[in-house]
Amino acid sequence: MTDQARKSDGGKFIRTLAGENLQPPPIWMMRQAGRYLPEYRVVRKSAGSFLDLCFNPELASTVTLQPIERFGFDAAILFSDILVVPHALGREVRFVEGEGPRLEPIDRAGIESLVPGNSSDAFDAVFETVSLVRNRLDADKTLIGFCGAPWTVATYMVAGRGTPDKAPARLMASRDPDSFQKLIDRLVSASADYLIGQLEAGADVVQIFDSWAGILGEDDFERWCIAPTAELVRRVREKIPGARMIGFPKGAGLMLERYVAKTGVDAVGIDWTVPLDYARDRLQIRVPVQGNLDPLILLAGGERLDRAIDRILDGLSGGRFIFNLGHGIVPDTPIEHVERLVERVRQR
Ligand code: 1CP
Repeated sequence: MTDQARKSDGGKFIRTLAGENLQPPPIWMMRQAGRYLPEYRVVRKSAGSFLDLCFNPELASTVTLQPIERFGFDAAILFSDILVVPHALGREVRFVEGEGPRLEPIDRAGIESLVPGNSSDAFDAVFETVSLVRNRLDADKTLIGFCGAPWTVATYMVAGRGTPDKAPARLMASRDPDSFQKLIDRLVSASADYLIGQLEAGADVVQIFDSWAGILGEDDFERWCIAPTAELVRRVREKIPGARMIGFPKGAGLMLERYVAKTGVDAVGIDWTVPLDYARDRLQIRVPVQGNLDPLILLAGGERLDRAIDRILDGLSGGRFIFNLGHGIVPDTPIEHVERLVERVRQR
């Protein structure tokens, strides 16, 4: 257990979550530790498999800190993956180079055989990474822990891989909602253990990635995105009152306002399709907003990048705001474009 003194002292990121409107705003990037960084590729090569890297506290803490050392972001995000949760639940998870994750697809019988109870033993290596990073990070920098939202993690568990329209999970949710609900309930429990452990080990805030929330219709969004997220937030705060939590329901569009109102998250991440006036008038009045530069505009660079950055700053700097991308940085992004982004945001 980490003592409070070693936690963030309320740097810019935490002050924004607490309600301050800072100029320039704090900045970090989703997927900021990863393949676009040459120093990451070096460590990745020496680590063995991708999961070996996630479960190696020394190497995982090194790659967590790399983007902070290079760009001076206001927050570090734990290096791990959302699929360590199904792994901890006893499911086979592999990452195939150049292709992505592969899991043993789960069916009704597989869901019945998931063991209820405490899954946190399998997370110990990740918690050790968190405490190593918190000890090595400056006090004014924030450490973000994370998990996948139950819906997004379930899409991978049911299909066994990433799929364009998440049809396997949507079909199971329609054909056999009782089994699918059991799967979601198990994921809520395991994810709560996972987030509580990260917060106890020294994470200052946690983010719930619901990357595929946007594929759900209204009723399904309520049942499979909002309800499990609200329950996850409730369970974490039951154990750690005041736990700071950011929700990122990518693609949620017009459902964002309801998501914020019903889940109880402290801040909301938005993708680049969300109009800035909607974000300002409907979301920022309730919670700090985080986003929303299109990662492909960052990849393209040039004048268009400068204009897009300015537009976001002009649109959202009047309220509580954390600068970020609208989804993860893509591997081909030139380092100089990230440098240009940080410099331009910090010039404000
Ligand atoms: O060998 C490699 O380097 C594999 C690439 C990679 C990396 C760097 C994967 C496989 N995961 C990660 C790390 C990771 N994943 C982090 C920590 C790094 C950081 O953010 O700086 C985080 C927060 C994630 C979260 C994650 N994993 C999400 C949610 C965010 C998002 O991008 O939507 C999702 C959907 C995943 C699944 C996953 N893991 C890896 C890949 C390639 C994927 C996507 C698969 C697909 O296409 O559906």
